Amino acid sequence: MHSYNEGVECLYHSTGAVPYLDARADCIARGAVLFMPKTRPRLDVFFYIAGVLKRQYTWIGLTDRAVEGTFVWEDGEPINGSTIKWAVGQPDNNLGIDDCCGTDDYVKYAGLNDYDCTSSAFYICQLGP
Ligand SMILES: [Ca+2]
Ligand SMILES: [Ca+2]
Repeated sequence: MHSYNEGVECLYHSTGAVPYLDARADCIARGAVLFMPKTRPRLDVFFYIAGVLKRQYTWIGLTDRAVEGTFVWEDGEPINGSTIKWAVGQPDNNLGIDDCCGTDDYVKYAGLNDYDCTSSAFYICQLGP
């Protein structure tokens, strides 16, 4: 288990890779939610963590599962276009099934990518605001 303190918030990084809904359920079981890095500094923390742990695919609490092309955080808040950072060419809704977001290749470019929700990735839960 890896834990990080960011202000009063505690972040938990999973030790295993699972599909998005399993990651979401595990965070809830921990009394937490999937990490929602809504600001650029928080997003940069996320990219930093993924890079340090050398984990290319890491889920965060961001999807367009409800309405295709409309990305919202797990708490229902829409993304802010000026603070979000997508990887080059993303989101692309690849094969029409990319709905769940995680980090893309942390070496080439720190940015988010939409993936097939059933693919397995590590994930980060946040406890606190
Ligand atoms: Ca999509
Ligand atoms: Ca994609």
